[in-house]
Amino acid sequence: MTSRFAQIAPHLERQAIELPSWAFGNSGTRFRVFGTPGTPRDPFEKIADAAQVHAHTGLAPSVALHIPWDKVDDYAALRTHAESLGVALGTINSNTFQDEEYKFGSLAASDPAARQRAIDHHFECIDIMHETGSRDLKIWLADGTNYPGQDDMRRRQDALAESLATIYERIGDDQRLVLEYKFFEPAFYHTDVPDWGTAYAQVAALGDRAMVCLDTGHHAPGTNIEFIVMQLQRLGKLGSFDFNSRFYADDDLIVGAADPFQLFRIMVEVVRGGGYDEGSDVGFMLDQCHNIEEKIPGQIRSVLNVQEMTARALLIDREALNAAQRANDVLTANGILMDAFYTDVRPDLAAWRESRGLPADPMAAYAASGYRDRIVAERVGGTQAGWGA
Ligand code: LRH
Ligand code: MN
Repeated sequence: MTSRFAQIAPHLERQAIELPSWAFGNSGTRFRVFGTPGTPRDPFEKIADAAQVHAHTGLAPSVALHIPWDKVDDYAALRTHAESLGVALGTINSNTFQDEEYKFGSLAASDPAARQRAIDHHFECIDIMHETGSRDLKIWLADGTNYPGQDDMRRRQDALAESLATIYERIGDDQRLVLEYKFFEPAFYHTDVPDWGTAYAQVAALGDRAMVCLDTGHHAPGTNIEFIVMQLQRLGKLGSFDFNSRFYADDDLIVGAADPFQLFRIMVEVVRGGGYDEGSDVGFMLDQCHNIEEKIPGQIRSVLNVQEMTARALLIDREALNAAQRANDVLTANGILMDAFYTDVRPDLAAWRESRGLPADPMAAYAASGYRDRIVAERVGGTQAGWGA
């Protein structure tokens, strides 16, 4: 292990990346949702698959649920099942984007009946959080319009603020409301929570336990996402990440696959802003869809990508960088950051994993485990899980 890596290795111990239950189900586009042999049929099987990622990487100790996709009769039993497999139940994601009643919106809808239905759904999610022991209620809204003039954006913003305040009153002292923004889709003219500024304005009006979720696939092309990371941390409102990557729109591809350098730059700002410090309450979650690739290996690859870029970000010689920045020594400063980015940490990470009783190559270890063949053989019949859209 190189000496530089040995200096940062202790900081890698605390890395925890939450997995989305829905990444283990089938997903796709409006053109097609393809099935995969061995796909889970229920939340218990999704969690079993998520536990495989943690078993092989040590990086994914919790699983986020999406309601109603992960609705069960007994959440305490689901929690016990998860804990028996070495993982915890994490963020509860609400869903007000599939019911007929939400055609023209949910929490921001002009129709009070649609708003009340959505508020009641969030109350149900909060009740579930008490059973699962979850900290975060994550709210992403499809709410918006498709044509100019279709609705009054100001009235919708005020309606949204009122709805969020009603929900915020109900969350527990050890719980948080995390509002996720997205610049478009499924709405194509305006989205009621389109950007970090709107999300910040809405959560700042609520209180200390209301935070912003930054999904890396939810920005207009060319957006400097790490600047937003810096600003939200500076404002004390960066609650969590939904990690994925994209070439064009909200592609939900494997994080770091489309733009590893962007993931590195994001982790540089996270580390610089204290978001990766011991005791930081910034949540790191994947939010991805493995439409054609194998899902469990896809999740393993994803958490390894985040780990690799975190290690590179931790390698930056901060003292030298600060000195070069203060001296306006442009090329030296940029060079110091690029040096860290170009440092291949993979051999050191492999040795470090082995030193902790983990497989040096988790992808190979999972492939050799026989788990895939077992679930393909066992999971016959029933309905493969999906978005139910
Ligand atoms: C919306 C989103 C949101 C989830 C959904 C699965 O695009 O990013 O975080 O609810 O994906
Ligand atoms: Mn998301």
